[in-house]
Amino acid sequence: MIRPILIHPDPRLKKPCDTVTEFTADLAQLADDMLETMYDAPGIGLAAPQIGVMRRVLVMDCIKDGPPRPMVLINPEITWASEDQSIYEEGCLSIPDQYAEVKRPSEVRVTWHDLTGTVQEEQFSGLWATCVQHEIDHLNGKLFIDYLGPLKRQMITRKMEKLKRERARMAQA
Ligand code: K1U
Ligand code: ZN
Repeated sequence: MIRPILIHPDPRLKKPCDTVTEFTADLAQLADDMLETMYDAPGIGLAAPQIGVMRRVLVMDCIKDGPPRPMVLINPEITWASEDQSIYEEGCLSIPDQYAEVKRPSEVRVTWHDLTGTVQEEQFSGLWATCVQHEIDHLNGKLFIDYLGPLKRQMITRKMEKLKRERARMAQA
């Protein structure tokens, strides 16, 4: 099921999420819904708080050409980050049509639980590294605009407030 994506500003996008302790069918359904919502958007990642679920779950697939690689990461943790940094022009499904350059470690090593509760580990680089860091930030209540200066951040927030007012008006009509 495709779930509605929350738009910034929303208090749920600013709150840290809870650790997942039970690996149930309900969790697998959440992951399925998140992947469907991400591919439909379309996006390369999605974190549970973006659909209003305050659990430490993210999905991503950064394959541009070739067979898809849907990934589900539960309770992800960065265990190592490279000193080397890369700049990428990031977007966010909760901040539509706004893009800005963000500097982050070029490579990160991440551990997480899969849907069976088994611990997995992988080193990510390139767009995968940028995306997994962006999504883990969501789980900690942080948005990419928090890396920008206050003026730029405020300008984007005002645009989003206007967009939300317009969408609410359209929904009423
Ligand atoms: O978390 C999100 O809001 C999803 C976001 C992930 C992301 C994008 C860019 C850098 C880091 C993380 C998106 O997917 S925005 C949409 C997007 O980037 C995209 C959409 C269609 C095709 C390719 C990319
Ligand atoms: Zn985002």
